[in-house]
Amino acid sequence: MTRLTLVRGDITEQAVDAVVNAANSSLLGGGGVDGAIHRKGGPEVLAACRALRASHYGKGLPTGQAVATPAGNLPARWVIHTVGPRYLAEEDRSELLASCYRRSLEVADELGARTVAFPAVSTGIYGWPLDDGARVAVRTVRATATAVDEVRFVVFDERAHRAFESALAEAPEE
Ligand code: AR6
Repeated sequence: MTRLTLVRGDITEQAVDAVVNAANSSLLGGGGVDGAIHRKGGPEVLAACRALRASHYGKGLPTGQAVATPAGNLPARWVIHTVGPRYLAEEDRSELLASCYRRSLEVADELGARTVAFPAVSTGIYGWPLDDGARVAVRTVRATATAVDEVRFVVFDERAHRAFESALAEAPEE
C-alpha cells in the first residue's frame, strides 16, 4: 500500500529518493519549482538534462511524460522531470495532467525509488486551478499500482495545503 502524505514546505528540501520537477519540454530550467530545483541541484542536474536533449529527447520531453536525472546537490537521489499541461479553459487536458503523475511513478519504480515527493504540477505558472489540480493528483496516485511506499505532496502555501487536504479527504473511488 502506498501512503499519501502532505507537507507544507519547499520541494528542494525533501530528503526522499526522488523529487518530481514541474519542468517544461526543454528540460533546461525555468521558474517556480523548476528554477528552485536547478538552482539547488546545480550543474549535475543541468548537464544530465542537456545529455537527454542531445540523445533521446532532441525535440524535448513531451507533455505528460517523465524522465529521471541524478539530483546533484539536492538531498534526494533523483529528480524525475515531468511536463505538465498548461491549463486551457476551453479544452479538458486533465488526462495529460494525470499522465504526469502516472508516468512519474512508473519512472520511480524503474529507479527503485520508495519515497517520492511531488509538487502540485501545473498549478503555478501553467495556471491549473488548485482544487482541480489537487484532485487529479490524488485520484491518479491512488489509482496507480506502484512499489513506492510514500508519495509526499509538497505544497508551498496554505491555499494549496487546503486543496490537497480536501482531495485526500474524498473517499477513494472504487
Ligand atoms: N516547493 C514546493 N512547491 C513550490 C515551489 C517549491 N520550491 N515553488 C513553487 N511551488 P510551478 P507549473 C508551487 O510554476 O505550473 C516553470 O517555468 C507553486 O505554488 O513551479 O507546472 C517550468 O519551467 C505551484 O502550486 O509549475 C515550466 O515552464 C506548484 O508548485 C512551468 O514553470 C507548481 O508551480 C511549469 O509550471
